[in-house]
Amino acid sequence: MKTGTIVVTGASAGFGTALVHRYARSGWRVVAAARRTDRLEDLRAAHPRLVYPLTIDVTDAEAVRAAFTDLPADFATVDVVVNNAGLALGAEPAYRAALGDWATMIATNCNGVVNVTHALLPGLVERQRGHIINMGSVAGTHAYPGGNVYGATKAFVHQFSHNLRADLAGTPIRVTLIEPGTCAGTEFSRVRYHGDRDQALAVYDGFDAIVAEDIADAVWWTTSAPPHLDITRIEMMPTAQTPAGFAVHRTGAET
Ligand code: NDP
Ligand code: 8X3
Repeated sequence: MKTGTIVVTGASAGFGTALVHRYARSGWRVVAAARRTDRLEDLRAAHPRLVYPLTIDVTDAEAVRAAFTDLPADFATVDVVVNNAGLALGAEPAYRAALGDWATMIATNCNGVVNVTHALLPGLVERQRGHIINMGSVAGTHAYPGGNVYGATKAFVHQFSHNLRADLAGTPIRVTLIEPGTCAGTEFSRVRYHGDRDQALAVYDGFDAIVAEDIADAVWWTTSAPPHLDITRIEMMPTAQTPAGFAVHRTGAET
């Protein structure tokens, strides 16, 4: 698609903000959705007339439905939906994790994607035009200590994306799953470690992580592909990161 209207959830930070700038600079109308209105208003100020700030909590199904039913006319014909809002909370082993953190991850990363998709997908099918892009993670495929529920929510995003494609066969609607590895410069680790700056910074110590603009490049590539081509899944990691390494627990080692 050369231009159109794109919905970006999680627009107030990280990947979402990079996507808003990338698409608005190229003339797309962008519905920028998140909970922090002030950040969304900054985006509108940067791209007047092209950005519509939409304050929503994606976990609230009714609020999501109402918000997307009530978009202003200039933004109502949605072509692309990027389900990007999401978070990790905690990196403790499962037996020390907080149940509330697990519930919030499931509500945001699973229910949030479902709520937004359920609200917008019928319109795409009715208009016979559109593209759903879901933000998964390498954590949805590759296990790591402390990834427990976060990885499981991204496995949900993975399979939901592929099953959407199955249901959309015979329509021109495309579905793309993006599965990034460690990406620096966003709020992700600050949120994961409940605001602990040192723990968050340590995640990116000693190697070149990918950055939000790399994600924006990937998403841009998928929406620029010709209509007969659906980029179904992209896994992307820092060159320094690999999923290699089966773990063996040695007798006597600490748990
Ligand atoms: P950030 O923490 O920088 O941004 C997350 C965004 O999600 C914010 O805009 C936040 O906005 C929004 N958000 C969180 N909860 C809700 C909610 N309930 N309702 C609406 N919006 C919400 O993270 P990243 O940009 O790094 O990550 C974006 C996505 O990419 C996430 O799904 C993450 O899991 C995934 N990912 C990140 C990786 C990384 O290493 N950074 C790697 C792989 C995947 P607000 O608080 O204003 O609502
Ligand atoms: C987060 C990716 O590598 O930090 O989705 O677990 S990683």
